[in-house]
Amino acid sequence: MIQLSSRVRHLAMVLGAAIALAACGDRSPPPPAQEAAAPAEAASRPMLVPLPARLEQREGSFRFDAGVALGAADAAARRVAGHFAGMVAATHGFTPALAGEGAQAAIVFAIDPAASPDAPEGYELEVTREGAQVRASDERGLFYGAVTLWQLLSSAQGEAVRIPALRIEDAPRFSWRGLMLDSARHFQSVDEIKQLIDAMARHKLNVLHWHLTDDQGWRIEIPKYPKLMEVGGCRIPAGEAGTDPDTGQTRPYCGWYTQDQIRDIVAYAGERHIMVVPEFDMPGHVQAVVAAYPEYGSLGDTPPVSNEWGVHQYLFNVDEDTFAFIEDVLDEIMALFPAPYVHVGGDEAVKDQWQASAKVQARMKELGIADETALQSWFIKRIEAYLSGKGRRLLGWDEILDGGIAPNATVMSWRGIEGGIAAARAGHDVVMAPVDKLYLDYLQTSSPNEPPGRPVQVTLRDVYEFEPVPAVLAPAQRGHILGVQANVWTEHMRTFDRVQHAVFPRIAALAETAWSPAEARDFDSFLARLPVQLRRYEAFGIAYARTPFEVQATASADRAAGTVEVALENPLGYPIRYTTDGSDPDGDSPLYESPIQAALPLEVRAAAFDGPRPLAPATRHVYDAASLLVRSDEQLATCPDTGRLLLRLEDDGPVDGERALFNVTIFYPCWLWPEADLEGIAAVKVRLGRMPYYFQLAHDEPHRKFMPADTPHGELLVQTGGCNGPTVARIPLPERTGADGFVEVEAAFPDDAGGSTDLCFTTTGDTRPAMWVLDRVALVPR
Ligand code: TNX
Repeated sequence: MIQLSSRVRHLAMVLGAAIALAACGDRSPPPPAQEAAAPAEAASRPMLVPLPARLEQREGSFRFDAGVALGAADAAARRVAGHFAGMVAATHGFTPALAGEGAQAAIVFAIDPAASPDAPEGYELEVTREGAQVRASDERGLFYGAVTLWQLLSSAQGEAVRIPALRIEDAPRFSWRGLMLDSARHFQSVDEIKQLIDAMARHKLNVLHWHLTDDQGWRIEIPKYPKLMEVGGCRIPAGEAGTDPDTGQTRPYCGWYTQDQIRDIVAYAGERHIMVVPEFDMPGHVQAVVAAYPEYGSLGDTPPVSNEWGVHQYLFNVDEDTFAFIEDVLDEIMALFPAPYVHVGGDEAVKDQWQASAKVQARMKELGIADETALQSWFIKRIEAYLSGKGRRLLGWDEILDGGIAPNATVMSWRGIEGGIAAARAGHDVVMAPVDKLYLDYLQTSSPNEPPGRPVQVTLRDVYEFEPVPAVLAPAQRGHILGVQANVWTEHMRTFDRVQHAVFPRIAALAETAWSPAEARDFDSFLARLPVQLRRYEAFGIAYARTPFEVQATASADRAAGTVEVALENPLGYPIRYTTDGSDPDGDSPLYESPIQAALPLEVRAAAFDGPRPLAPATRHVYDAASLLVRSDEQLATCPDTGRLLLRLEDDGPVDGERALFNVTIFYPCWLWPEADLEGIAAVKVRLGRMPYYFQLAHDEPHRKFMPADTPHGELLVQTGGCNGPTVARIPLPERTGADGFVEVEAAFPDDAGGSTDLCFTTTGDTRPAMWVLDRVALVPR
């Protein structure tokens, strides 16, 4: 807590400095006395994300309002002016018009070969008292200059704004500023993808890596192979969600993008200077293809399109017919996607099927290939030669290094940065996308309001502070780091709202990591600019994550004394205001400085603030005799030895509407209430839900710890003194839950159980295809 308050102070200083700058940045003659107080007349402080390479503030300011006209002399400049007008319309409520023939334009966009810096995607922007000029030697740079100018104008709210006179010279640090969207596990509509593209462009990102094929679905229309869509494009979701409750019929999840839709998306992205790089994942992650065309699989069997997550077994075989199929598909892909890169995956291809296939083994011998790793290398090299022959470059996940990398391959380093380092040292280009820093399916806070995903956190700060160029690389190798990319894997993102929650605001941190000079990056300065960026998101209706801006509470209570101490925290360190009278806090509520000590009952409502404005809805924390006896799964700890894989999963029903969420370690379902106070407690009530066990664990399968069960549907095991302590109860669980999706069971404690103890809850048995998951525990007083 001490740490927190010093962090808050620091942030307050940064914000204070921001305000001070805004007040003295404008040295133009003071406005008439009665207007002096009007905030619209003070020049706003530039709130730019990403930070530009160079910004020099000047004297004076420029007033922008609906009367301002745009000048654009040629077609490229007019296109940029059009994008600019569209952005202004969203944030200011009016659309600036192009100046008429011969008329004066206050804002001018111009392609100018003499613009500085003369760097790809670079631009210069000058604001004077009279207006603004954006110049760049190419249209991409001009576009980014327009984004910066729009951000200057939207640094303050209101239809009329004053921006400081200044000069910016800007160009990106990296040429690859990417976001990967997984449209295989769950897909998004064309309009949703366009919204994402628009938002990427406003963050100066320039690569959309589109993950279109996987075990759970094939999403590209390939007319020559119709079963890819008809079979490979559909799966039956696991559990209840896969059946229509009214008819009892299966309810498939189907979809693919037609070639027209793909062309539309590629063109739309192109107009916003975003390259779309398609991914056709191989030789693994192909179960959907094998479901459609079993002849291209390794074992000849016909699997369903997978409705599970994790690492699957299905691999392409290495017959000539299979390569002919792959090349046909690649031809179609190259015709649809003009990008110089084609991503061919290469990840997580466990080799069991190749080992088990006599045909694959025979072919390996024939080719004189020593083992399956070398076979994958041979496979990828062969595809690389094909793509190179068509003038394209192969891009693959870092597993393409295993067994020897193809000569011209570019590596996307995901299992950390080591693959990227090895590739750069070997003279290959690299995009850094490490799982622990840039995977957006990992949750960003520990809030109970996080959606399903992976609770190991990738915070806003993790994304911001990721340094793409490893210090261990020799200067001559550093140029191989093309840039960075964040990946949105969508196993747990059934809706576009969830995609947006994952992407925003972490995309803003990514943008600054990818664009701004390394030495300019400063997380506190970023946090000071972020609230303005959130308002821009709001203007565009973006469902950004509120969780990083929420306040979380931790309480320690003394039930006997009837008191509680509550510590509040905002994960980003924004100042917190709170109330204890049941009202929502506002800008005048007390500022949180140290833990709140009070007698029970207590209700705390708290929010983090940007000045007088709450950054997210207030969170409500109630402490009374009943609530102190209850813990939800989110509030419980994980048990020792449960393995790494904690997931936050949603129930499989109801098909539409709210579903319950459960935090569960899927290798060993076990939950811990450390130091539970059992004084005066007679029993514990436990509520459990049941979900499909829909994971393929491949070589991790042996690590799955099935506690032996005595009864057919498993039991709930309750132990005191931790998970090796004495068993308090072993309660058989029923075949199915009640209509509400839950069961509640109760375990009595022995009379002498009083005092503090670690309560351990485990569900036993290999109950696949379903599993029991804990939802909530409540202690029952004597
Ligand atoms: C690993 S990253 C994968 C994906 C999963 C992701 C989930 C990579 C190349 N493979 O198939 O969706 O983990 O975080």
